[in-house]
Amino acid sequence: MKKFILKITAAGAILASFAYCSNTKQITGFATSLKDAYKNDFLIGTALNTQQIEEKDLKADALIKQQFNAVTPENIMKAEIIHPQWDKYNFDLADKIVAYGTKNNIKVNGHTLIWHSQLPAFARRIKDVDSFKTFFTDHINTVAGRYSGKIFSWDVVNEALNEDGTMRKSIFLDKMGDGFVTEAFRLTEKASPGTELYYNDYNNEQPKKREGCIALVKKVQAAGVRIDGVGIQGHWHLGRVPFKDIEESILAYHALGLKVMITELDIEMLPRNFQGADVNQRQASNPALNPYANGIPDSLLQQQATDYANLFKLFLKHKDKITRVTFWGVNDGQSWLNGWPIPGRTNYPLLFDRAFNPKPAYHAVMALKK
Ligand code: 9MR
Repeated sequence: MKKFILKITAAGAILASFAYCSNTKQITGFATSLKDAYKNDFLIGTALNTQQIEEKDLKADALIKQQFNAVTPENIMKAEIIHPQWDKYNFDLADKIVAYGTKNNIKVNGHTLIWHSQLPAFARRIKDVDSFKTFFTDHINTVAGRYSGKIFSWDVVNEALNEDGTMRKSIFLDKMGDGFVTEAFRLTEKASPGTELYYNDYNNEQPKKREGCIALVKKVQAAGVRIDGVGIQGHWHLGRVPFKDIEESILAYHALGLKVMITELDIEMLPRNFQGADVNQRQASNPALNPYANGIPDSLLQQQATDYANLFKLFLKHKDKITRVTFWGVNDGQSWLNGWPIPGRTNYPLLFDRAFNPKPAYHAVMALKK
């Protein structure tokens, strides 16, 4: 009898393990991708570069479709590319990402309508206030209008604040005063009524910048203009993720009636001497600042996994307030952090390595849902 039971058990185990291999999800109930694991919590997004939008990067393409249900174009909807001259627009790639989203059932977040950086040269040269306002209005009406009903959301205004919470000195502030933010939301709502509208910034989880961000949102709301959410970009550093500030900010933005998103998440592994993502800040090249050019110690990947796991625990705790978590890039080799603030470094900020394999951080984030 004992022998018989043993035989049955062994056969069952073989069958079960076969079924496990052929369809992990059905047998165990465990998800096999980020988007499935977090499907009841929030969207999981990634930023796409041109190669990926054009489906020319085949390995990336397979991974994007498997893992993510939201995308943000990393560069191609920025004014310098989509609106290079006064009366010339370049919609080619933006149309492609919209089609890509529709075809693959992936939500597209437009990035970004109003940003002081990556402005076309003609716009930077405009001297006269009325002409500048015409550029501003035409840009929003044309770009937001074209994708009305076709994209899910817009980062309407990006990075309008200084670190101390005051308004950044930009051409927009200079020509239009601080009302430009409200005006941008008002125009976008009109041009694209069904689209969610967000304010997006880095370091806006830090107390002073957060206060500035709250004041900016309240100003838009007081004008009776719709704003649906705030994006906290989430360019953070290994071992220095500001968990308390992040949680306080999620609560503070939610208290304004807004959705909260983490919009450009990465955890940087290399040293630098300042925090944030101001693309105008640079640091001199120095081999000591590129210590892992030939590979990164496993201990650091484990530390990164712990940081990511703690972040996602926090996001899950506030899943009623968070609607999307987007990584700024698909794999480590494709991250902007290999080229900034020091060019030519080897960084490791994301969940997938250069060969598109999941890193310890990926497994740690997935393990939270088992
Ligand atoms: O990742 C983008 C990089 O490819 C561009 O060179 C850079 C130029 O400004 O912009 C990067 O994306 C930024 C995003 O649009 C806004 N927040 C900061 C991001 C990183 O700089």
